[in-house]
Amino acid sequence: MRIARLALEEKQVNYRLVEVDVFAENGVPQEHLKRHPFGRIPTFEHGDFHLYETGAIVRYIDDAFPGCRLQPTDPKARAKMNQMVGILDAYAYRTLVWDIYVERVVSAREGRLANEQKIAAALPHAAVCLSELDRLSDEAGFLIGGSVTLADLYAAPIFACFMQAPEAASLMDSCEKLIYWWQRFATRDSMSRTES
Ligand SMILES: N[C@@H](CCC(=O)N[C@@H](CS)C(=O)NCC(=O)O)C(=O)O
Repeated sequence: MRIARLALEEKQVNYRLVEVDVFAENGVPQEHLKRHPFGRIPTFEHGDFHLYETGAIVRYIDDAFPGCRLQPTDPKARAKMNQMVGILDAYAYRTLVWDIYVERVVSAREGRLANEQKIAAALPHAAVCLSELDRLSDEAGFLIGGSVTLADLYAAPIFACFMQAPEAASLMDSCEKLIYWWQRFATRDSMSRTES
C-alpha cells in the first residue's frame, strides 16, 4: 500500500487514504471484497475508475496525473527499472520483509519467539536479492537514473522494514550503492509523509 501512496506523494497528487484491515479477526470486510475480490490491499479509485494491483495503480497514477515522470523513457533504463520491480515484488518482498523483518523484529515486538530456522533459510536468498539490486542500481542517488522511478518506490517500503533487522548490517556490507541510496531515499518527504 505504501508504494501507491509514495507514487501519489512524489507526483504531489491530493488523495484521501481509507484504511482497511485485511487481517481483521472476522476476515476481510465484505465491502472491501467488492473492491478487491482477492481480499488484498491496495485498491485505488479515481472518480468512477476503480483499480487493484499495485503495478496497475502506480502506472496509472504516473500516466494520469501531471508532475515528475516515474518511468524512464529510455528503453534500457525502463527495462532495468521493470526488472528491479520484478525482483522486489517476486523475491525480495517475501524474503526481506516476511522471513527476516517480521520474524526478527515484529515477533520480538509482539513477545513471541522468532523462527530461527526460517530466518537462517532466508539469509542466502536475501543475499542474492541484495547483490542483484546493488549490481543493477545506478550511482546517481536513485536506483535507476537521476530521478525517482517505480524501482525506488517498490524498494523503499521493503528497506524501511528490513533495515530494522540486525541481520541487515552484514547482509548489506558489500552493497555500497544500495547503502548510499537508502541513506538518501529514507529522508525524502514522501517517506516521512507515508510513515503511518
Ligand atoms: N499483487 C498484489 C499483492 C498485494 C498484497 O499482497 N498486499 C498485502 C499487503 S502489502 C495484503 O493485502 N496482504 C493481505 C493478505 O495476504 O491476506 C499487489 O501488487 O497489489
